[in-house]
Amino acid sequence: MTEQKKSGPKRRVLSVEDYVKGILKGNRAVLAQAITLVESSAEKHRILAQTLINQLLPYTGKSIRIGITGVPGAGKSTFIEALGTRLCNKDHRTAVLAVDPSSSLTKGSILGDKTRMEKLSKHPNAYIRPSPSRGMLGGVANRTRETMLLCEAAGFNIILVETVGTGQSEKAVRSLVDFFLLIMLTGAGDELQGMKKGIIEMADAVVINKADGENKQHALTMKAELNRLLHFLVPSTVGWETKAYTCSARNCEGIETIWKNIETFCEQTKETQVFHRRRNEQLVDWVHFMIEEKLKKQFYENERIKEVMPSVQQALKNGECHASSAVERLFKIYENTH
Ligand SMILES: Nc1nc2c(ncn2[C@@H]2O[C@H](COP(=O)(O)OP(=O)(O)OP(=O)(O)O)[C@@H](O)[C@H]2O)c(=O)[nH]1
Ligand SMILES: [Mg+2]
Repeated sequence: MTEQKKSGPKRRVLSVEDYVKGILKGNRAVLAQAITLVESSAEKHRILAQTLINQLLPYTGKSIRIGITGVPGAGKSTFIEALGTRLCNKDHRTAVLAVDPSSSLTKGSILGDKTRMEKLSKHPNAYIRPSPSRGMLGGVANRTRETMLLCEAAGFNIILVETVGTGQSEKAVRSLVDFFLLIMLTGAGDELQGMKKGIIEMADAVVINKADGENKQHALTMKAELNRLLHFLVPSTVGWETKAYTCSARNCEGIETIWKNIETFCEQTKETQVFHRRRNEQLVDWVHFMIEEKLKKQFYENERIKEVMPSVQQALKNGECHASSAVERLFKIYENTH
């Protein structure tokens, strides 16, 4: 069920134990509160969130994490509604999260369209969490990763992460998930040759949506073209052949075949250890990402750096110093403060 916005009296401050107990029981209100905690950038919340995640860690990791990307209007939400409802009806517990790089501007429009997930949002086995509305893409992806862990501990065994295909967000979501699905539309023929290639190469399956009515034949033609192209690309996952599919998310057609493909992917990659290897690599990448973020923050929040930065920038603009010597100078100053 969609998380309810609480109004009225302030919610009770929960202890780590309260959070752990509540989440393990699958209590949605507690889960929602824990996600808000994870999304907070306040230092005391960060510390509490870390403790909470550490305690929940043994209960995480048992889901299938699926990323879904595509240009605005490709039908991602409609697809999630169709697939999610189908899975929930089969007793899977499905959580829907979002990584929306533009959300600071559009205030989380990505899942603002709850109407597209009307059935799913009312399903007792589903949980839909709108995108965190603040912060840079890297930070948003980071919070989504932690949110994913919380959902897993709360018993959700399928995690669907929706992201608008803007070029940059795909990479962030690919680094969060086991299976990456690209939703395309017909008429994107020219794009196939160009910039989309990089994104197609990240996908474990490519789905041409809106294969209904007059569009059906075009979709089938594009599927054949895509399959030819995919044959020559480097696969996104070792040992797995990425294939193209057609579907009509609106009419719930073709969804079953795509789900079967995801299931086969999981079986195969678990058998070859590729599944676990990727998860471990993702963990290592995550650690490096967090180190970079921390170092960056420390550098820019250093008092001496804050003091000298304006004059260094002015010197750069005046042509009095070269960019790399400005960096050297700033680093010397930074190192001397330790
Ligand atoms: N004909 C047809 N229309 C569809 C299909 N799937 C989605 N649509 C329509 O396409 C429009 C966009 O669908 P969404 O599911 O909101 O697309 P989205 O990719 O989530 O869009 P953003 O979240 O804005 O990036 C809506 O009007 C849907 O009704 C389909 O299979 N066939
Ligand atoms: Mg959407």
